[in-house]
Amino acid sequence: MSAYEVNFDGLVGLTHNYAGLSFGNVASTSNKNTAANPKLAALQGLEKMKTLADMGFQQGVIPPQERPCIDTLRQLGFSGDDTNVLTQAAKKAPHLLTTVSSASSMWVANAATVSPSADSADGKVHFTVSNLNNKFHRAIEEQTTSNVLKSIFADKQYFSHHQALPQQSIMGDEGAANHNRLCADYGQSGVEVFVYGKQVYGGTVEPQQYPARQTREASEAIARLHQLDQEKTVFIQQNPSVIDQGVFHNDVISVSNGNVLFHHQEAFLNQQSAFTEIQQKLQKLGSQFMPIEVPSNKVSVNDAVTTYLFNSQLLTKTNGKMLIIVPEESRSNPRVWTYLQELIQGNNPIDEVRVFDLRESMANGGGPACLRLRVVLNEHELKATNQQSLMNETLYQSLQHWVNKHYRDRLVEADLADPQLLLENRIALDELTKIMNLGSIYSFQQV
Ligand code: SUG
Repeated sequence: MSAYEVNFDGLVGLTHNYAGLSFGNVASTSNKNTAANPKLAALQGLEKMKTLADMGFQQGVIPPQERPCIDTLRQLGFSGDDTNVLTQAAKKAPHLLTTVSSASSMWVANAATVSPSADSADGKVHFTVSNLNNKFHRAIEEQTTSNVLKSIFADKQYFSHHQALPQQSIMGDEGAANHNRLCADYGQSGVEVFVYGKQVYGGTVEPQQYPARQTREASEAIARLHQLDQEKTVFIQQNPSVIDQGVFHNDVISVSNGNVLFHHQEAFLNQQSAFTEIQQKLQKLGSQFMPIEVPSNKVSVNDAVTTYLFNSQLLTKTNGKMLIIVPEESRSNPRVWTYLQELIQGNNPIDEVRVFDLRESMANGGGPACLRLRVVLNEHELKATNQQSLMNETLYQSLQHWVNKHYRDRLVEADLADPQLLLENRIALDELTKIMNLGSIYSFQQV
């Protein structure tokens, strides 16, 4: 049966701002306190979704979360009505208010890890919500993410949902951003590659300066939950030295599609032996591994971090060739742009590059690949998916109108204390659940 890789993109939320919350993510810390434009950010994201849908790629949408997160502030002891909770938090703990106000759920590559039905023993599509416990502002995403995924992929006959792993650093899990899948065809069994930053028990090397957000222990737990075959699963450690240079997720240094792994020369520890294992396992499935390695003397790790060359999307076109989607920053860097020209003219499956302006998201360290969660679905599974979460002309028009109606075009930290902003969020999100037929996924809708 034919299957599709459906890219579900996170819609940027109404409180998109630059708070410098992510130590180890260079863009996040260096843009702290810059004024943000949530409306532009959301429209830039929508433009990418619509363009790819128009090109014939299957494209879905994941809604934003309610922010500021009043539930978390209540959990931290602020009380009274919602306006009082907000005002007290702004006065007594402004840093906490900032933390619970991030629109970071837009980076849905961190929302969950997904395994296609072709890989799991029970023949279902498996989702494990990420606990994101390395950063407080992200650890509070899990409950709503779970509600959203269960609403979009509701049919229990096809979809199996797992709750986030325990909120402990030993089980640090950042989802699909540290997960690649290699296969001959989306609908056939593939090799799932889990990339971790450190191994808590028995690990030897880890980064010294910046945190390793994903542990091997978490990756192994997910492989068990998803009922994956050990013979088709590989665990690789990311090179600790690139984490120390700002590669906080593996999707900042490598990306896969089909049998291709587009990666930097310094991406992984023990790269050669890891690739041999992938090659052997893929060969047993009748496919040949095709690594495309970018050498450090052409593109440095720093170039990769500042341009997000590897935070690209590789998409298979109907003619079998691949298109690479890169952010505008990759075009502005002469070394990276020259490399990309060589790449598309070279002897490999990638023959076209397309550039998107995602500057608002990029300034927080979120490129094209961070904004999307790949879900491989066969025809039955695609039919069983909430159809109103799939991008088409009607949904695009509705969402564009919705953004223009509800979003502000400038947001700074001081605005987060404005009770009106919370109200604007709730009115907009309530309307969005109707546009996308999501049901009551937000806690403010459940009281
Ligand atoms: O977790 N930035 C996100 C960026 C996530 C990118 N995702 C992937 N690589 N898949 C993070 O570091 C910044 C928020 C702020 O500083 O305001 C932030 O959360």
